[in-house]
Amino acid sequence: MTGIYAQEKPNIIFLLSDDQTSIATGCYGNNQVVTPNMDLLAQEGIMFKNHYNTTAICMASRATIMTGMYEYKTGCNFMHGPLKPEKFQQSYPVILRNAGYFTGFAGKFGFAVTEGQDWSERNMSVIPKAAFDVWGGGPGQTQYETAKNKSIAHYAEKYPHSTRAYGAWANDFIKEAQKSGKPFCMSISFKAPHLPFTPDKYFDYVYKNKTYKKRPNYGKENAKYLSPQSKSGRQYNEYTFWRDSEESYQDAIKKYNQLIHGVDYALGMIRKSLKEFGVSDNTIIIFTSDNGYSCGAHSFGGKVLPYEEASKSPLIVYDPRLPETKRGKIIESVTGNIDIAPTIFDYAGIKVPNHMDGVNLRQIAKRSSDYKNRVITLTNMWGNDEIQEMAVVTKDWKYIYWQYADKHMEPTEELFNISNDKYEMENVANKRTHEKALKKMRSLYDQQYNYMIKNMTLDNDYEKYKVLFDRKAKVTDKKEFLTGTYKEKAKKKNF
Ligand SMILES: [Ca+2]
Repeated sequence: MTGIYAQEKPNIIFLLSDDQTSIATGCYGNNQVVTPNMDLLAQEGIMFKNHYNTTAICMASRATIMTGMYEYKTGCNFMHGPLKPEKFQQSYPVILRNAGYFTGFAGKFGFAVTEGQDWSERNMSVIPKAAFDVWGGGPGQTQYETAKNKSIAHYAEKYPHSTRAYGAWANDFIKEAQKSGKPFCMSISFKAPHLPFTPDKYFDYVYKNKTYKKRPNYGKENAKYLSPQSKSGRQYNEYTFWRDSEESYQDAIKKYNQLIHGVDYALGMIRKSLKEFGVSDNTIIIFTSDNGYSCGAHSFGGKVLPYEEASKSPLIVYDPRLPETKRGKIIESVTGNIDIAPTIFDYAGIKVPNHMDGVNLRQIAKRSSDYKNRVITLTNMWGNDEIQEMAVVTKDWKYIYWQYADKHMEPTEELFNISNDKYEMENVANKRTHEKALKKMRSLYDQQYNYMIKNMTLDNDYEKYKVLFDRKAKVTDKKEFLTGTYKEKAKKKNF
């Protein structure tokens, strides 16, 4: 590294879309979508092919991203509770600001930070706006209509859809950051492509008259061999627009892809601003999403599940200081949303604290052979009892332990050879030919389970997972920890 930047800390941009599955991105092998800026970022940076959200739902994933810890340590999701302020003090935005960075946040913050009992993330009083130098964020889900978001409403005339408004906000933020004379850390959490699918009309031309082919695992036929637990929640029983008719599928997938195209365009706006301000040579860009999206795979809608479409998102890391020969790499080792904060710490020259569960991605890219057997834990600790599960995933295998049992269903194991069966078309857990792999994955599961029970938070009702996720626990042991089945919860409408 030469020149004036050798002495300077790089600027860091963290971009997060909401509910973008990796396969909805051109560079991840989809030639039906138009994402030129994401594809270029991957070409010029490093693409992590097997990136999982260790907890595939908004609030939990966002708390994990900022703190580098698994959900069973953050203690934060819609059903369990907020992030404690002392944990937020260890998050990347706070630590970087303390280390001299000029920080900004725009978009959907998505989780509450409070000690209190009144913690809905829809309430601005529990969103840590004051932790940032510049604020363009909002509570709850935020709105697609720019004018309806207080902190960015002044962009509404030129950019009526919030996705492009965030691109404009970024430009103003970089200008402010330059005035501060400090390196900056800018985080933008787009609303897109989250429901309600309301794309920017400005991009109507992009997919005009386009008909999309479905993935091979689309539809109910491809759900027959899956566990009854996986089909017990709203992911299978609601979101019927993915399967009601050919027209409703085409309409949904087009809007979804068009929303992602908007995020792609905003990424282009941001890169253009970096060039204009002369900081493109010293600004890291990390792009990912908080969870995947099923889009009708195995007849599922929504996210939450540990299957590929719902749990995987794109992850691209761009470092302009990398030599040409190191660019455009595709990393196969598994990575997780736990890795984002350690990566940002590493780029900022801050020691990664021991309590973080992730690994910095620069190290994974540099020494990928050391991480080829890496194991990541996926959990769902939200929703109806039946759908809550724990899984372990490596580059080649995924093992899911569906813990729930009642008089209609037994605990179920699923084992997928994901490197050969990327659509998860065959559960081989009960195949004698795969006994060895099953044994290995069960032992990895037990290791991860043991780590979890030693490290889990005592707050917010997580201790019950010591029993629920224990492969050896009896059905009768679990009874006292159950909070309601899909039918019971849907009846009470407490989803
Ligand atoms: Ca989400």
